[in-house]
Amino acid sequence: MSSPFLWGVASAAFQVEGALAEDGRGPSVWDTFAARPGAVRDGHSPAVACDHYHRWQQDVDLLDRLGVNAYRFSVAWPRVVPQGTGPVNKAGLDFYDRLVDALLERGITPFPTLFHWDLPQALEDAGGWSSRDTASAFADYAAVVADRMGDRVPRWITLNEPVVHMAYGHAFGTHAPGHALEVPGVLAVAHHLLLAHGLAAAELRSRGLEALLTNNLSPVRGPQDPTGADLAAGAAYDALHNRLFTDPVLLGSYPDLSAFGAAEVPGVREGDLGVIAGSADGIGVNYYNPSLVLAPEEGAGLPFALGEITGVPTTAFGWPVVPEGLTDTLVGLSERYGEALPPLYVTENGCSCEDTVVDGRVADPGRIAYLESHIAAVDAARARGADVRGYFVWTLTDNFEWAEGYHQRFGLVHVDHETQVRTPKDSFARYRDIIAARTGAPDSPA
Ligand code: GBH
Repeated sequence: MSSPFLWGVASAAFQVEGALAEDGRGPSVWDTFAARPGAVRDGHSPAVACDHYHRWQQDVDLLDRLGVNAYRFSVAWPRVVPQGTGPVNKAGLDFYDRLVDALLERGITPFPTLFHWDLPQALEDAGGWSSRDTASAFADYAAVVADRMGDRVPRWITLNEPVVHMAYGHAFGTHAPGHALEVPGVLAVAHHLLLAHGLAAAELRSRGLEALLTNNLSPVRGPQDPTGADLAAGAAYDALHNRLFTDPVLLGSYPDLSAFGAAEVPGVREGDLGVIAGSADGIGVNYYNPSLVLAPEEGAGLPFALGEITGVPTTAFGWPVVPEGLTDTLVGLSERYGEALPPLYVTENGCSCEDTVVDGRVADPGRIAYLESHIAAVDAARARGADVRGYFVWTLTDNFEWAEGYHQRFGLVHVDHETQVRTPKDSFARYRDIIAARTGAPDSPA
């Protein structure tokens, strides 16, 4: 019997847990970055977030009510190995162990991610992702977690959206650790992230477990009448955003990055691509929107420019709503990688909406429309042959949205960040009904 399609929600440790200094957790780069004046909008603090570290049972109850059969959460590396390497913090592992058991008791498949951007600060101080040693430290941490929970959790995501962590964290400086590296330094970061994935995948697989990589993918749109320069810009953006963290894993080679002035990726040693190639038992796709890519101005630093997609609705974050982009992404992966492509999971999809409170109800029609259209887009991709095995809404509870603090609300559940009161929104009921209708029926696209 094939396993059922996974209907889930996704979250990340730093965005929900709070309790940053409790039970032996060490500081992470996001603790440090968020404390910098101006780093997070209005100085919002991640110290409490959704207080999930204390209220996790309530959140598991919400998952149960929602009727999901899978939950994607992340394990905080600095809870498990507070200094990044060296002593393991048993209390940190205990927290996730209890969560896993509580999920399993309710028939919910735990779908953990090992790294959702919260690098232990001690590793950052030793060079962070610019240092090759961080990759082996990650593999050691992965082994520790797998030894503790691998008996109950068969499938693991190594990294969340390495391209976003690389670009926002190490080039734009708008996410932790807040660096402004240029090519080629930023490509060394990419290589060490890929090496970390490959080494961790080997640890997981040697224990009989599956290793997946989750990428943020954004299909390229061009202007109505593209010039050759627009097409070249689109190809450059595609190589950097969509293929840098996929080609090496699925094809065993880096995409052509010559448009970025990089003849080669720095830090690649003999044997590295062998570690990285073929190291994914599944690809997680986080999809939010396509990108309009244009030729850059003369003398611009990058070989592309990003334009604004017009004529479609936008989310509260200002992101364009283009559900067909999700179909294009899933089908495009199947076409590009063919036999080399393992099963796909949509590991994040969702939107930030303005919620309106009506008689104690939280109405979010924008989110309902977003989810319905994107679930239909997944169906369309499956009907066209894409092997999609699951769909996860970002996210369960309104949470700490990185540099936006608590301003953007992506949850199916409203959180009052003063009182921590959780109120399921209308979209919660809608998603619950979709799941109920679809899990009762045979597993095929509608
Ligand atoms: C994910 O990142 C993260 O994994 C998650 O932690 C986060 O909370 C969630 O998404 C929501 O942000 O300028 O209009 O073209 C998403 C990464 C990068 C996706 C910026 C959208 C640009 C939109 N995002 N991107 S636009």
